[in-house]
Amino acid sequence: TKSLKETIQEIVPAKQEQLKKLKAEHGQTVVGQVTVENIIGGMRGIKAMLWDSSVLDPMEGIRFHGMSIPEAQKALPPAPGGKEMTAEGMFWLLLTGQVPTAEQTQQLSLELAERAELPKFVEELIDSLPNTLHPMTQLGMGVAALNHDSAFQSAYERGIKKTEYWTYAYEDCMNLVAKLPTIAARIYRNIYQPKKSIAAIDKSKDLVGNYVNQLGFGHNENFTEYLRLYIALHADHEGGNASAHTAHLVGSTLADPFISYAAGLYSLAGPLHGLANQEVLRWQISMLSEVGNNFSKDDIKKYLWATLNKGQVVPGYGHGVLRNPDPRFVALQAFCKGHEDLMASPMVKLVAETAEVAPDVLKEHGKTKNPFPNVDAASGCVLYHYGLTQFKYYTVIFGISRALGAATQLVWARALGLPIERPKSFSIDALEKLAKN
Ligand code: NMX
Ligand code: MLT
Repeated sequence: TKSLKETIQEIVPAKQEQLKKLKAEHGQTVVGQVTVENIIGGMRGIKAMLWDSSVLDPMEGIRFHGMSIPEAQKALPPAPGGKEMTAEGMFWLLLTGQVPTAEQTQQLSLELAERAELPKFVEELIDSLPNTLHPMTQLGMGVAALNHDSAFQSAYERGIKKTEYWTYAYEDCMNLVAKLPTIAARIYRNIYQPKKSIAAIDKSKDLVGNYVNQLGFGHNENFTEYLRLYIALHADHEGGNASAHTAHLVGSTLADPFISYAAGLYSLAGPLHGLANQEVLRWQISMLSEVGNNFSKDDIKKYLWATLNKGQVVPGYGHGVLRNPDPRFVALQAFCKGHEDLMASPMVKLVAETAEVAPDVLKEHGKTKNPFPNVDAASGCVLYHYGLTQFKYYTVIFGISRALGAATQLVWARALGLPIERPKSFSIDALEKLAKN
C-alpha cells in the first residue's frame, strides 16, 4: 500500500500543472469586488486566498475536499475498536483529497508515534515554565522551539531548489503533527498533575489514543472517541480563519512550519477565535452556579440578557462566515445524544438548552449577523463532564487539531510555489479620496 508521502508525490505534478494553466489562461478573470466596507470590516467577504483542502459555505458549513461532516464520518476509517473518524484519516483526506484505507491510517499512526518523542531541551524548556503561564503560551513556545531541528530551515540554508521545498516542509509538518500532542500532554501534566509521570508513547495506538493516555484519561474509551471526533472536526475551516491564515502568511515568508504554526497558535489564542471554547466554559460554569441544576429556559434567557447588557459577547455564538448553526456543533451534540451519561450531565444539558434559547435572544439584541452556535459552544462541556475541567486548557486541544489543516496548506503552498503574501493597504485619507472620485 502507498504511504502518505508517496500519495502526495503522485498528485503534485498534476496540481502544479493545473495551477499554471489557470494562471496562464484565466489570470485576468475578475472574481469579486472590494468595497470600502470590506477594507474597514476585517476583510470580511473578500475572496483573496488559494486554499484547496476545505471550503466553508455560509449556510451548509464546512466541506473537506467536497465532503460534508456526515460524509467524512461515514467514509474515514475509525481507529481499531472505535467508531469515530480519526486525526490520521482527516489529515490524509486534507493532504491528498483521497480517503485512506484502514491500513494506510494505521501505517500513518505508527509513523506519527515514531516521531512523537521530544528533544530533551524542549522537555526542559516546558518544564521550566511557571504553571501560571497560560497553556496556549506554553504550547506556542514548545512548538516554536522545535524549529531547532527543522529540516526545511537547514535545507534552505544549504541551498535547495524551489521544487524540493515541499518535501522538507512535509518532513517538518509530520514532526509537528506528531510532537504537538506530546508537548500538549506535558503542559497539562505539569500544570494540573505535577506529581504524576507521563505514559510513554505506545506504537500500537493512534495519535489521539496516545494523547489521551498521556493526559491521564486513557481508561476512558468514550473520552478517547470524543477527542478523535473533536480533533478531526476542528482540523480545517478554509483559509481565512485567523489561525490558518496566520500560519499560511508566516509560512509564505519561507519561515519553517514550526515557527509558522507557532504564530498560528497565538492567533488561535484570542477570545474571538479559538479561546472562545475556554470562555464558553467559564461563562456556562458561572451561569450554572447562578441558575442551579434545576434551571429553566427562562433562567438561561435572563442570564443571556445580563451578559449582553454588560456589553459582552455571548461566547460560542456568531461567526465571520457561517449564517446557520455550525455543523461541527451539530456533530458534537449528536455525540452527546449517543451517550446516556452525557445526556444526564447538567453541564451538557445547560449547553444544549442555551443553544435553544440564545438564537432568539441574539436576534432580538439585533447586532450579530449570525445568532447561531459555533463549534466552541459545544466542544468544552463533554471534556468538563469527563473530568477535564481545567478550561484554560481547552484551546490547546483545538490547537492540536488545527495543525492538520495548517500543515496541509504549508506543504501545498511550497509544492505550488506560492509567493510571499503581501496585500495592499490604504490610509483613511486615501480611501476617502478614492470614494469621492
Ligand atoms: N454576542 C454578542 N454580540 C455579538 C456576538 C455575540 N456572540 N457576535 C457578534 N456580535 C456583535 C459584534 O461584536 C459586532 O458588534 P459591534 O457592531 O458593536 O462591533 C456585531 O455583532 C456585528 O458582528 P458580526 O459581523 O456578526 O461578527 P464578526 O464577523 O465581526 O465576528 C465573531 C465574528 C465570531 C468574532 C463574533 O460573532 C463573536 O465575537 N462571537 C463570540 C466569540 C466566539 O464565539 N468566537 C468563536 C468563533 C469560532 N471560532 O472557533 O473561532
Ligand atoms: C474556525 O474554525 O477557524 C472558526 O470557526 C473561525 C472561522 O472560521 O473564522
